[in-house]
Amino acid sequence: GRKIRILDSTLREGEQHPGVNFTTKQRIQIAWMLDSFGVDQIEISPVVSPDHVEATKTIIKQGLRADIVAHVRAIKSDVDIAIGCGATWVATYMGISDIHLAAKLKISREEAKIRALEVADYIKSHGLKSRFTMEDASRTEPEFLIDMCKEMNRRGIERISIPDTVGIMRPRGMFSLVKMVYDNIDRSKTSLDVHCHNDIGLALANALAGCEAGADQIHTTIDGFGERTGIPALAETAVALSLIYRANNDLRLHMIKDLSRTMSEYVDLGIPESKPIVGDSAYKHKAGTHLAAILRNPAAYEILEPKAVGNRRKIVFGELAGKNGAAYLLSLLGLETSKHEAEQLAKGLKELRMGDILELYLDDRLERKILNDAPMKIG
Ligand code: HCA
Ligand code: CU
Repeated sequence: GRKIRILDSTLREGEQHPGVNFTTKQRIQIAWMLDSFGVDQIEISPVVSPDHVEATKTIIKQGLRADIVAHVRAIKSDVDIAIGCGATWVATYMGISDIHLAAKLKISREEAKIRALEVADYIKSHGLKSRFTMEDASRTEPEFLIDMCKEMNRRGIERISIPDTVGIMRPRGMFSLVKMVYDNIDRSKTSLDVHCHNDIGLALANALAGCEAGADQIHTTIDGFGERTGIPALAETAVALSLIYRANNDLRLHMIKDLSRTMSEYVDLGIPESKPIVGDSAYKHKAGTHLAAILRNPAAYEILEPKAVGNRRKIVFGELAGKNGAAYLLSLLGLETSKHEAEQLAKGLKELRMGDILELYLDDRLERKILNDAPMKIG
């Protein structure tokens, strides 16, 4: 399929999540990892603190393959900070919905437009590539949004970001919003980003819908961390793009779990065990019918080999194990099993009422053993 790019904002949006604060060294390490994973752009905000200026400068100097995008407010002095860091890509944002204009800048739409365009021209006059973010686009008066996008497009701004800043959209709405912008600009000059918040759990679905409508870049963070409940997780986005859209075959998917692990080492938040792709339970199988099928062919309940994303397959034994699970458990102990014995054990596991009693990795070696071995015949 068509290439859909990834901008990772772990170093900007990610740091806006409560509890996420990196050291400069950690920021540099994350940038290297994201780059070798294969994201197209890495976003960082230099204006936050002197440390961030330092990190931005250093990361830009690494000469990574990904573009380093300095994210700042649509204010000339902020742009100057980005330029001072050596940025060649600058993203500026401005809240352009009426509620944002009133609550933050306290200016009219007309004034906002003048300011935004001045800043856009300022960036262009420095010969830089840029993105303009129509913050709160999903709640902006459509005519004003289109007007702003057309003006930016006319100025040759390389990218426009259409964020669902408050996470209020559904996929169909996001599709229409992006399509409306897409149909109103000269696409040879400007491409579109989607940045969707996860307030009701629709972030990735909305972002993908935006791409179906013409956007070609999704914003992510490692494990989805961001303001409030965050934005799409890099892991889920990367897998969706490779597996469903077949759009990004150059990503090093096997690094995904490592990125997530690194993040959990740097911040004290842990990886939720039920997290798709990277969570401890993402490849853990429990119910008897599932175990029976998994032991024959894991694809019965897995869309992707856990190895492919650096995760591992596990099975859980307990009340739900059933006779197939029980037979497997007995075979691990080296016991020849009859159907009757397996059933007895399955019954026993239920009567114990202990919930899950044992968890095992089911990796390559065990897999092979199982495929040629006894438990299969039972049941
Ligand atoms: C913010 C705004 C932003 C910007 C998104 C973008 C949003 O948190 O300051 O630049 O594409 O959600 O609107 O993250
Ligand atoms: Cu955001």
